[in-house]
Amino acid sequence: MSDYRSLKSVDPVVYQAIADERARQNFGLELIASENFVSRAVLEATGSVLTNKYAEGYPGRRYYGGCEYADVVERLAIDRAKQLFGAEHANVQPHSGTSANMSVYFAVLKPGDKLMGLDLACGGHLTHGHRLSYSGRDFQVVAYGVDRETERIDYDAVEALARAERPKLIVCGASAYSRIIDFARFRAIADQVGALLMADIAHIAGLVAAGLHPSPVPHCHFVTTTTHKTLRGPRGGLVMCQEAFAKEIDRSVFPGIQGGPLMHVIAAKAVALGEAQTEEWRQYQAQIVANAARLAGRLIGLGFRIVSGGTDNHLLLLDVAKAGLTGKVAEKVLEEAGMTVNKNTIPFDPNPPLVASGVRIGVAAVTTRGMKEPEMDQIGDLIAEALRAPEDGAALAGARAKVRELCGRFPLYDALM
Ligand code: DSN
Repeated sequence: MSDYRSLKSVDPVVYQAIADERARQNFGLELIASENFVSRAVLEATGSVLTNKYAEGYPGRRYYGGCEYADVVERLAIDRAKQLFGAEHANVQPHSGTSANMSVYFAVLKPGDKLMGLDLACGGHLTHGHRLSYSGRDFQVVAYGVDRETERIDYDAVEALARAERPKLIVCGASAYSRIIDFARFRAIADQVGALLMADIAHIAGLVAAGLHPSPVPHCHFVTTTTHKTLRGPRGGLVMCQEAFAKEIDRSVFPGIQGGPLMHVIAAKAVALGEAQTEEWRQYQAQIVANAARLAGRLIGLGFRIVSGGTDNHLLLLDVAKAGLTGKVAEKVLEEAGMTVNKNTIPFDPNPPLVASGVRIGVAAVTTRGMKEPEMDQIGDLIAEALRAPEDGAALAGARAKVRELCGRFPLYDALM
């Protein structure tokens, strides 16, 4: 049954789809705030023979034989995560951010317990208590929002709500929020009402690791993240906690909510977490922050409105209603012009999420390609060009040609083409 034929010869249809996707990534501007391009080393580990291995349990305590090399990569990933974030305990097995969050909830909450998180419409995440997610179905949810004027979290309002509702767990962190999150203030609020505190840093993990955003680790009982956004690792999750909760979290991940870990992905997490310990990587994170600020400034200069007036991190929310569009239309128009973004609600959005009044724009992926401030100006101009001519096919084709030329100057996965 051994089969060493290439993918191309075994399954040309799948091969072609992957080749087309590689070309799409190479010749388009990836501006989805939650996406990034991994290094060749991370890609190699993700595609490695570790995909074949069952390793239920934890290093040194497995339910299967033959786990000696699985143990090597998992121990490395754990140690590097702890070192990078200064965490007391790390579990690198969650398959995703959603699983990481679930592992915390199931460790410390019972069905019906009260959970408080940022409203999805104000930049939160489905797993922070949205009614269509397990988090909103199994727990009683209290949502906090942002201030209507500043479009930033109003910590006094969060405090008042927490005092009135007395949640068992407060979740801070976001998927579409461009400002610094005050984790120390959240901890003070949690302490006042006897709540546990979890930070979901899926979006800003790279910035936190590089010291460009205050760390939640000293303040939070639990910190969850994905590994594939600014952190630039493989698609997956990670949960960190104080030592006192280590056993509960480990039990909650396995056997609580998952079976066998994805050892190839864990190996790739180890590689990414190793890459993140270098000075070069810290400079890359600083460039992400500089690029986002530059792009926001350029768009504001071109007359666009950015939610909260700018950004402190890797993303910005562009209010396209002010430009006479919906998020849905803007996403499509930008795609025609070769730029991938996602429609996103803005605070107090009158439109539903599938229409929305904004688009979320992130710069981690384009920064990975080596783009800097001059390219951010060019991207801002291209966004404006497209959004100002949403029905002009020739104008969009013109923008698309410029996008292709720009991408050609910053090749991606060159050696793999
Ligand atoms: N889907 C991710 C994002 O785009 O932010 C969060 O899960």
